[in-house]
Amino acid sequence: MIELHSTPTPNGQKVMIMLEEIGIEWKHIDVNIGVGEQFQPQHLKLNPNNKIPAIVDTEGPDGGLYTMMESGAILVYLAEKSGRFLPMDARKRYDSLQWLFFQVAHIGPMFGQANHFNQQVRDNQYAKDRYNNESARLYRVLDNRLSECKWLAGDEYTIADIATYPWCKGHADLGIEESSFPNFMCWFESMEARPAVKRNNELAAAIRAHMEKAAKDKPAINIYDTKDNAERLARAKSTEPR
Ligand SMILES: N[C@@H](CCC(=O)N[C@@H](CS)C(=O)NCC(=O)O)C(=O)O
Repeated sequence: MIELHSTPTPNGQKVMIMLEEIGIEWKHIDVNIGVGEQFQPQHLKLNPNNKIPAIVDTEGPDGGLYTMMESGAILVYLAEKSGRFLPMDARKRYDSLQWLFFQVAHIGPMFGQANHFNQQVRDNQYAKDRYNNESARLYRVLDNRLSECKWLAGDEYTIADIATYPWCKGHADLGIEESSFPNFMCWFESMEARPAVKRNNELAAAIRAHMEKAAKDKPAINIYDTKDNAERLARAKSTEPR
């Protein structure tokens, strides 16, 4: 059984889609990053970087409990555990890993910064231009790649597609015109047609609603205040029982 300690953000949803795809028994443990639950000592034991997602596998590689952070690594782990969505053929496997790393290294950080500056910091035009332009360039890379093959790694659906899709749900917010990215759109529609992706999207909305309700009386934190976050982390570490 897999426990997913998370919030249904794009990085959280990558793991949810994979769990739904492989059909393993799993449960969502809510970690509300909007109210600072990522700094709780029990969560820091799973993810010392105070982020979601993290997993606990009650039957890890040696049969015992195994915990993991970093959504890309978690996808590789679940692919190897289930024998699905990471081809065994060497070329196809490395193609999958290239596009998985492309998501983790470029799509996630750049789209994340674009969203941040578009939504939170209205007066920084330089940062907005930088991250919006870079995001549009990355959508062009995706569209070019998907003009050559149905899925990101080639002819097979893999963890590279699973990792990339949740980040692309907001393409309209980043000004991506559907008619200018036809290959990307065709892939996006193929993703949305998958039953596991549909289940994820419904589940993500339900979990979000229930987490908002549970946090109604808790003070929100500003997760973008990096100085406050450094202090929260230091405080959590110093009050942890030895
Ligand atoms: N590289 C990490 C990124 C994780 C990440 O940035 N998680 C965000 C939500 S999507 C988070 O937990 N933010 C809370 C915080 O910064 O305190 C991964 O892929 O797992």
